Amino acid sequence: MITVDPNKVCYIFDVDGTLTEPRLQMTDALANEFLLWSMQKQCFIATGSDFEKTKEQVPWDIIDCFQNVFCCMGNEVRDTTGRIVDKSDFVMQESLEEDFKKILQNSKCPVKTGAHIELRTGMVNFSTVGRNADFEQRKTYNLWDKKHSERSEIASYINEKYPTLNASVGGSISIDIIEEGHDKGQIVHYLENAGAQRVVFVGDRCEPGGNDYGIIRELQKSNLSFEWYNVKGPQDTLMLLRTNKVFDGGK
Ligand code: M1P
Repeated sequence: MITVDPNKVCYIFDVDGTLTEPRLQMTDALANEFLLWSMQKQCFIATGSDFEKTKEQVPWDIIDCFQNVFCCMGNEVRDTTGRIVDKSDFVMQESLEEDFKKILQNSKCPVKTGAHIELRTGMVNFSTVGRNADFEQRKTYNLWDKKHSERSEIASYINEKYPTLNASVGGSISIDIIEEGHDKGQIVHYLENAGAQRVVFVGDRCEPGGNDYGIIRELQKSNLSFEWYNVKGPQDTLMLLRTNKVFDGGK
């Protein structure tokens, strides 16, 4: 059950690439700024990641500033104490698992580290370099992927072959796969149904195909008044909080 004060703006923040660098901890500078900025405000987290990873990256006193944490693309909803208040399931089709294995075998990515398929609440995350990749291996893969577009090709392949699924590129080494309609767009519905009137979203992958796009798409379809900011990283978010300046993107 989500409670919203309709007289207050609902501020929604993505995590990886927005509040933190992908899979890294929030900087003290941004954490301190956020603590002050968020006082008396109504804030929500919208991440593709699970709650365990979110807790590793965002300190508890900052998580405490958020009314709800929407994890796993909005498929797992937590209240401010971390309790799950709603969730949806994802059933992994056998053929999808087989496809992952084939893609992995054929991938020419520089290194494979294990933990390539991660089943989460309401979704699965797939990475050819693997979730065991350290910071350097993540960076190397990300640069390689920018050149070879591996992730967007895998996402397109899955989207074409499985019309009921939706694969999107988020973070720096993986893709998120959900049942159609179970992307971050569902967060807009949660807030709208709870009576929200105005929403401000800050994310780093707001373009079609990016894992924040669902929020933009549903905001545009809704009757809500809204603004959104596509940041290039947590440094942009810090500047946004300090200056309220619009970065690339916007309504
Ligand atoms: O929140 C953005 C993404 O963060 C991680 O991405 P990666 O490990 O590729 O950097 C993942 O948790 C991913 O699911 C999530 O969408």
